[in-house]
Amino acid sequence: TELECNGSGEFKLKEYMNSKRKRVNRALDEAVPLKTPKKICEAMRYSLLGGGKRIRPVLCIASCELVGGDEASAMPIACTMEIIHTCSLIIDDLPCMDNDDLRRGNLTNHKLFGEEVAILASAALFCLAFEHVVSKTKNVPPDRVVRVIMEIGSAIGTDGLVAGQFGDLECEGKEISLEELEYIHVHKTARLLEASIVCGAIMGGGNVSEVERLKKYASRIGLLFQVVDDILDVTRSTKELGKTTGKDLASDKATFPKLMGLDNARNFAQKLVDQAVEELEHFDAARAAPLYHLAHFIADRQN
Ligand code: GRG
Repeated sequence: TELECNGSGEFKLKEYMNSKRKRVNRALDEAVPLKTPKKICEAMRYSLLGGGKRIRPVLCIASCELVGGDEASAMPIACTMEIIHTCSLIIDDLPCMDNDDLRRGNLTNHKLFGEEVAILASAALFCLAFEHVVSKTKNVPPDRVVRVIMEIGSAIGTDGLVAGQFGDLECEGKEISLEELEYIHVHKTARLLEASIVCGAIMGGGNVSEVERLKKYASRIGLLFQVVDDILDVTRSTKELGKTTGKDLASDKATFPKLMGLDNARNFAQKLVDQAVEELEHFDAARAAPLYHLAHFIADRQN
């Protein structure tokens, strides 16, 4: 299609992502200086700067650029999204939640710093996320900043991450329907990805219909992200003979492949990519190339 080849030749997603990631990482490093209380700042920096694909920040910036904004306008919000993502991961790993020892191949925050520090570091990151938006957008029209803060808030609370996480906890060990599984993932995963894209478009000065289209794109790739994650869990554990990830077809954990079968889950993923990129057809093809390729990156990713 026109989007695949954007006129100036092949779009290089890897280079695009690497260059965005590099600047996001620099901005995140500056956002959390090592001050007092030193232990808390160390714990905040440990989880924030210890790897991660930075998919939310990249989506935020790409969306801002798509509607005509620049990277610098999106950067504060891009950082805020990653800060919130990090604070949710610290909570998710705690013994009272998923009780994980490892995250991104490293010790989880509470394993390294202790539960008390991990909880405080997560709370501090949460506050920082909002401070960061306000302090770094001094020259932005205030109505944009207010809309962005609303979007972020609603993506996290009882309409967002918290609802998804709670649904997940409540369903543990129970048989759930496809609708319930979709509810969990829409809230746990899709809402923050969606907010990243919507906020990028708001910061870039996108109009109502552009923001609406990007929101639709975002909700599709948000769900896609999780469907692919579930598919990878199955294919990975099938490949690594004898090893299971705990989420494979035989385990109790509800996943899309388990509830609808692997082939149907793959078809569902394809449908979601198609629906997502359909929304991009209303934009300039060259400008939409990053989001087009990011959708395919999420669909085709191997980790
Ligand atoms: C933040 C107030 C507040 C509450 C959080 C614990 C909780 C409530 C929500 C948990 C949400 C959660 C852990 C969702 C999973 C999201 C997800 C898909 C994580 C993996 O994302 P990637 O693949 O990870 O982008 P990397 O490591 O690349 O950053």
